[in-house]
Amino acid sequence: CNIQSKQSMHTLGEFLIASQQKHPASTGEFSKVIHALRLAAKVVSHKVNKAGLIDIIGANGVTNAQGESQQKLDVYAHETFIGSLTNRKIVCGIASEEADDFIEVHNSTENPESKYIVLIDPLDGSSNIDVNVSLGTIFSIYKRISPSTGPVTQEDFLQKGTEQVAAGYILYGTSTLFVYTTGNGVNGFTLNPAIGTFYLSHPDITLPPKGHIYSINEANFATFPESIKDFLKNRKAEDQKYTTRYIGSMVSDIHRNMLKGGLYLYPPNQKSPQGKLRLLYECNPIAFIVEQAGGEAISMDQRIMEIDPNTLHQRVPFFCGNKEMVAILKSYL
Ligand code: AHM
Ligand code: MG
Repeated sequence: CNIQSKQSMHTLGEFLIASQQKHPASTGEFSKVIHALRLAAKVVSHKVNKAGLIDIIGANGVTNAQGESQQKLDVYAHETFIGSLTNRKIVCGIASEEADDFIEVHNSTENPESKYIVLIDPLDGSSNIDVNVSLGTIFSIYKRISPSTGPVTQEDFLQKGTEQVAAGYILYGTSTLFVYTTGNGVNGFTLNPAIGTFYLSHPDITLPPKGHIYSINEANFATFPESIKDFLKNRKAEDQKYTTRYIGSMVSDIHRNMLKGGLYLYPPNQKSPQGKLRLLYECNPIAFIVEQAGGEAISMDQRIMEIDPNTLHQRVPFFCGNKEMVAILKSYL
């Protein structure tokens, strides 16, 4: 991707105004949702950067909806994003990877025009918190499908990924990046922490057509499906053509692969028979972004965004990256 020249610096706020002006019928409601996410991103970014300095690291003794131990920053990020979205009353429902059930933000009769729901993984890659490694937030925005006269229902959250209005991630890395798509390409904004402003740094992110990186937790190799084992063995057989990079923070692994070209894989294995990643909070939003950047995202035999979700915390095998590498993988699947 091109890095925006200093002469034409756009902030995320300016970019949103310009995008809104292209849609004269727009009420500005969508921009408000992004504004709320942007605010929470800045707060979480600040906290993540301070994490090494204060006594916030470590499990807090409770487990999340899937029974995994949570760490304090997970909870902090969850509360920050939920708080930012609910205080402004701009969405009618939220589902978070860190909560068992969805949250009805307020009765729609109080605010009948609120039509958006947000699904969020507030702090992904949480196993990296206590070692100062990059973390991320992943979000997905849909329009509710239940009648606006009543409360949101589970159906509003169990929509296919193809119905997403927008999706994005925030990468808390060496810099903090806010990357999102509304279905018209992917743009990335880097936070200038000194003044708390996101600047357009990665306009129109496009995956290179070819890639040479693959990212996978290969320690699970013994119980991967045979097709995946064959795929991996043959990548290694092509001496020095490929390299592995795996951080274990999905946002970081995906972001690097989007810029450099590569394939991310989380196949099923004995420990995680459906794979580890959640369809609604992780796979669908990343799939939307990767497809918008010219790549592909699939499960074992289906496009990720066409999977009909059954439950809020459903997991699916997940593979995504540039088209050429996904095509090679498909020939094994
Ligand atoms: P989390 O939501 O509990 O943080 O788990 C998701 C993370 C992804 O960011 C990452 O790609 C994956 O789990 C790593 O899993 P593993 O440690 O099994 O390789
Ligand atoms: Mg996660």
